[in-house]
Amino acid sequence: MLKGLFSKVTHVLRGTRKIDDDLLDDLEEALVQADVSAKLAMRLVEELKTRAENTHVEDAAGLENVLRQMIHNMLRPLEKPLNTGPTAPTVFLIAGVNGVGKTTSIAKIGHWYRSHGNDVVFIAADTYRAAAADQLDVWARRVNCDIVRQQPGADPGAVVHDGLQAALSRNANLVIIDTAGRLHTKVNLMEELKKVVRVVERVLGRPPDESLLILDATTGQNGLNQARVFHEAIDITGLMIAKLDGTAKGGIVLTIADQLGIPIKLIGLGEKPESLALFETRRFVADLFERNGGDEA
Ligand SMILES: Nc1nc2c(ncn2[C@@H]2O[C@H](COP(=O)(O)OP(=O)(O)O)[C@@H](O)[C@H]2O)c(=O)[nH]1
Ligand SMILES: [Mg+2]
Repeated sequence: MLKGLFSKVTHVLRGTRKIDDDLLDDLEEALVQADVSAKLAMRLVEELKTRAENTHVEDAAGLENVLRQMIHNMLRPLEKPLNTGPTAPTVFLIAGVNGVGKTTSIAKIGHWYRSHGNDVVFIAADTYRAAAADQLDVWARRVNCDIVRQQPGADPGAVVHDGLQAALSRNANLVIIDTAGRLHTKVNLMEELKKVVRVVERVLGRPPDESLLILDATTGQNGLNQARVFHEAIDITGLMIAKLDGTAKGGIVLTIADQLGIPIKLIGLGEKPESLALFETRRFVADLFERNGGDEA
């Protein structure tokens, strides 16, 4: 599970250090090392200092409580449940650059809905690489979901069209669309994604109920630019932050929240079908400051 996400920050706050400029400088640096943007780290530390003075907080432990509260207040407005469509099937479109964890995340989401009694159809609209549909196929079998796929190179719009028709005729509750790891600089790939959205609109009379962008927590602030490009092409309704296990840089979530203001809906915690959680602010803040795991270094 999530441990030590903020280990450098908790290290600074450990013990009974008095609050002085040295401590605040160390804290700011630790925040930046945890992938909080420099701007946000500065803002947080300034606000922390003011609040600490106003409330007569005198030691590092008290400071931590104030910081926890500030982070909670920042993230809480972005905690939103996953949407459900007004008519079946609910449609989730999954987007993101290669390797961020799209296909694995689809398996996790499918597994969760399936184990709650839903009929789930995966649509393999990443037709660019043959291996992509094969990978989704393997997951579909493992997590007991249906899959609609076509031959490699097929038009993703056509695959989505057929997949939605199949889901409608099977009375499926949920459709999850896997898309290519379209390089965010390639305009044609963004056009392809827009086309997939239009196909969903044409078949169901509404856009996908969720257009989820998957970001990889371990790639730091690169993900922010990706997110902007995707958000310009299609209306991203939520984020999933994958690979939050095994990073001491949980601050990326704060940076994402600060700069994008897009709801954070899910987090990925490993490579197993069960390694998925809804984003819950309280839980996340507790995990951020968890002291039992992670490296100090
Ligand atoms: N540790 C960890 N690895 C993940 C997570 N999600 C995906 N991965 C791994 O990331 C790699 C790329 O995942 P994949 O789903 O193929 O990415 P895609 O190219 O976006 O479809 C695979 O090795 C996955 O097992 C996660 O939450 N935690
Ligand atoms: Mg994939």
